[in-house]
Amino acid sequence: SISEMIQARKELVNQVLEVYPEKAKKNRRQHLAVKEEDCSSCAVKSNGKTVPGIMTARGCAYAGAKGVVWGPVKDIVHISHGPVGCGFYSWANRRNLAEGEVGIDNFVPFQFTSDFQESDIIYGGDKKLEKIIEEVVELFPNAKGVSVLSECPVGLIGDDIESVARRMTEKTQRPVVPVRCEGFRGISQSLGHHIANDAIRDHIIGKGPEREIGPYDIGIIGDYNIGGDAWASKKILEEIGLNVVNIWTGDSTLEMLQNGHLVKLNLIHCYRSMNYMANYMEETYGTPWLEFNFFGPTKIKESLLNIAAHFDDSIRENTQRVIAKYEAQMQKVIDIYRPRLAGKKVMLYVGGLRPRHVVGAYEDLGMEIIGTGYEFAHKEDYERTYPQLKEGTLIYDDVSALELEEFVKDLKPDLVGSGIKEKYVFEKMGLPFRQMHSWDYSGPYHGYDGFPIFARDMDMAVNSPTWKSIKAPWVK
Ligand code: ICS
Repeated sequence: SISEMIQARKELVNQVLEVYPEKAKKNRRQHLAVKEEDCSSCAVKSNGKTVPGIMTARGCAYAGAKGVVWGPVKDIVHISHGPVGCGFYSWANRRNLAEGEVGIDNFVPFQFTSDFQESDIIYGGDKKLEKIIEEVVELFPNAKGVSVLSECPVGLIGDDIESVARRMTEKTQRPVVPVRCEGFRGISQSLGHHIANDAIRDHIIGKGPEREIGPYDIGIIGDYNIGGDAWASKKILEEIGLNVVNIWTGDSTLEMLQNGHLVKLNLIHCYRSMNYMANYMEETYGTPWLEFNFFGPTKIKESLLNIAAHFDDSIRENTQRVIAKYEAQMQKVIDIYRPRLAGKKVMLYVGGLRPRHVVGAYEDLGMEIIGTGYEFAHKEDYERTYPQLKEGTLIYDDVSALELEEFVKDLKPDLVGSGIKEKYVFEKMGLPFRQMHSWDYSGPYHGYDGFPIFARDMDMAVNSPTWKSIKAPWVK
């Protein structure tokens, strides 16, 4: 029965926690829960400091600011300011795709670093930064701006990148934006999102030449075009007659950031990373915003109807027509894959949005989420998550490598969806796995273009004959 299952899963949590010392046990217990009908008891603690010594999957503020929010702005040059490693190891692995001529109006494939040496740490790096910005605009005169993304040492040695940025904004006649995203700030990449949002607020939005707002102009907020996601989302919205004039930030331009408020409606996909600016645009410019979910046909349909309700009859009629058109196509996809995937159990562990946003897409395929959790979500994210989950679902916040491994061993899902750090652990156990950050080099997964790819990829993982022919070498 369900109550027995809930009990068993609660016991599993207790059992796994046994390895920790008392203090760590007490801390971690608050981050682990089992979904019950009335969720007053299943709320987990979130957005807290990771227990020292635990293997966490979290990233840092620099990751959230450079990798997530600023990196996909293609016509700005982003300088990873500090030692070479942060820039190098975050180079090109998030798969935020961008169109354009590389080196002319698209700098996304590049990696710019100030490559701090000992002398920069001792004497400060401001002069070097100034010289680099001069070099950047000389080499790439079309760059519309420059962002300076601080790595840890910049904050530690007390460099004044703000004054460099002010001087260089004047001198180069384009925005040079200081982003104080030293990795040590905060407890995860989540603060990096916030810092990056604040930099857009303070240095970019409302500061360019304004454009007219058309009656159907909208912006997409929090779609980073991973594997082409934003293009797939844009396509549907344009099919129902809306005009996507901004994407924040995937395949984005400086102009899109400057004029992000000049739309009829902002649609926000990743609430976690950009709720700050969505709120700011509403408070400051009166631009309304609406959350949506473009993973899987059920959620797409729900979202499209909500979006259309903000517009006139012509948009509403288009929406009905578009939904009907794609429903037939999506049904074909479901007819192929659902029989192969129905009843399969899935455990997820991703960043700040997908652990709830992809639930519907799995359910469209008849798959069941038995465990899910976030690396860095806040209370509001978990509150949006509980209603999506079935009773008995295990919920884990900032789950440690050990905890996740033990939960998977016990619950025996048919598929684990998480990141590169988890992938080989579970594949070596003989478990089907999909990377749910990078889409495992596939995608898009958003929109009607994405769902058939998502379905095929999950089938490929779960039903690969490989799993039957391998055995982990340590299993006798
Ligand atoms: Fe948002 Mo990886 Fe997004 Fe989310 Fe965010 Fe990150 Fe990625 Fe993951 C992200 S912005 S990089 S949807 S594109 S920081 S997959 S919260 S952890 S679930």
